[in-house]
Amino acid sequence: LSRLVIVSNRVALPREATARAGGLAVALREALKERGGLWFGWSGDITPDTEPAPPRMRRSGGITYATMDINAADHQHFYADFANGVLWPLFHHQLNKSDFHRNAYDGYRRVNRAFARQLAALLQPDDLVWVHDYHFIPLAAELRRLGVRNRIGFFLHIPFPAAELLTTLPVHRELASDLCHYDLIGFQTEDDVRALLRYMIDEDAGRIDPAGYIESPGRMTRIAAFPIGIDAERFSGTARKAAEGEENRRLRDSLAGRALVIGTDRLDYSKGIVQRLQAFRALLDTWPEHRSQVTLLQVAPVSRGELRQYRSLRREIEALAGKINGQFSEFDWTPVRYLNKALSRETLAGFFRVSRAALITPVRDGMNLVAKEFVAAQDPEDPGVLVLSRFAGAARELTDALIVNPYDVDEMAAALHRALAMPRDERIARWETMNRVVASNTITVWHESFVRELARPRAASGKRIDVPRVTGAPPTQV
Ligand code: GDG
Repeated sequence: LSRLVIVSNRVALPREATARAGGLAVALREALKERGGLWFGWSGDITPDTEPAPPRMRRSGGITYATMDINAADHQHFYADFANGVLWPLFHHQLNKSDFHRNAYDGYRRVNRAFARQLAALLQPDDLVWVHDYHFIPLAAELRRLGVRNRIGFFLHIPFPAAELLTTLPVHRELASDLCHYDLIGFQTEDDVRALLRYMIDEDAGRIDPAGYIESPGRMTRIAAFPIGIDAERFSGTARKAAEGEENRRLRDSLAGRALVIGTDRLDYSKGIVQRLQAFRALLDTWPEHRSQVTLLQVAPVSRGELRQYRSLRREIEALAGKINGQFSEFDWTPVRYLNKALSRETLAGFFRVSRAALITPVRDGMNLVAKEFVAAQDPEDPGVLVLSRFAGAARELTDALIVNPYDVDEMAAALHRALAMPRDERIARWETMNRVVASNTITVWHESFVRELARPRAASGKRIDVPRVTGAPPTQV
């Protein structure tokens, strides 16, 4: 077996106990253990050095961890300004939040180049390299420039944008040509696959092979969907146990028989938390019978708090939650419980299990693992209802959720009203269908199928066709 090399922005170091690491970190560690592997990425530390130093190496549990420090200016340009200030909003279709500056982009490329140089020195000829997410789109191109010929795969955890939006990015052509240096590009859904293919066709950026390849000089890049999953069995077990625990008992006591609706998201504008609170207010306005009967618990640990847009979102949500509570609270009932801290995975799993409904309403999301975790956590005899945005990748698989448009506050309120009144038979029937998907398309299936595809010798490509362009010639850029 070839060794597996994983590259991601943050590396879950061995000192981060398994219980604290998220499901993805645990799964990637498993994948690395199986083949013996290397995990390469940012250490999380800022260095005063201006020249990039070689990575810090450590070995634990059969895995080698190699982590790089970044200096403050590079971190600002690469991570804050470009990856999270330009690519994240643009790929989530928030064009007005995407703020392009040439020096941010230069920093993004500089860090990718520096990481490639250090990584190239660690690679063995038949290593499989698996690069994760939007921070590292140019990494394969930079590695190729250094003569690396290994098979390199890329998985995008967030959605791929519509061509009309991607082309607003002044450097879209460079990033598209960077993608063509990978052997395999994995997306969360078929929608993302189509978005990239359509971009390639419209912009004349590569020939499309009917078998799902993009042909560029010297390379065939395979494009496919690998919807990410969770360790459903483990999460379900955790939830069952936690529901009997002390924190769940305290939660239930505090609810005094009222129904609980839960929302759990990093505090991020892509998650639609503002619209969700508006929907909850609309529920209380339109159906007063829910007043004093339903509580919304919104867990929203602060994320990327150093970015201006995240700070202003936080203020907006605080103001709205405060307003709703001011308007509707009784001396013995608060409609919205809003938490800015992370709960432990166990506590969260137990809370999912006792919730009557989950409101998972991102305005756009690659997959959304919380949706799958909520399903896995339910009691099969008395499951809660999932209200899910059509714009989460998960909606493609969890079609028996109550699917809503997060831009339609009244529709979300009506779906929640329906969820709270839904008869047990219907809840069970919907849950069983969703749980079958969650329990079979696990995170192990996800990483195994990606790595298998990456390791597969290139398929003899079928007869190539030129897909006719959808629009006319691409506008020429000056
Ligand atoms: C990106 C893509 C894609 C959340 N709050 C707490 C907590 N969490 C955990 C959840 C879940 C994870 O964090 C969040 O994963 P999501 O998938 O929901 O969202 P992103 O962080 O935006 O992830 C996304 C994902 O990558 C994987 O490919 O699905 O679309 O945006 O596991 O449970 N965990 C704990 N306390 C919290 O308060 N312990």
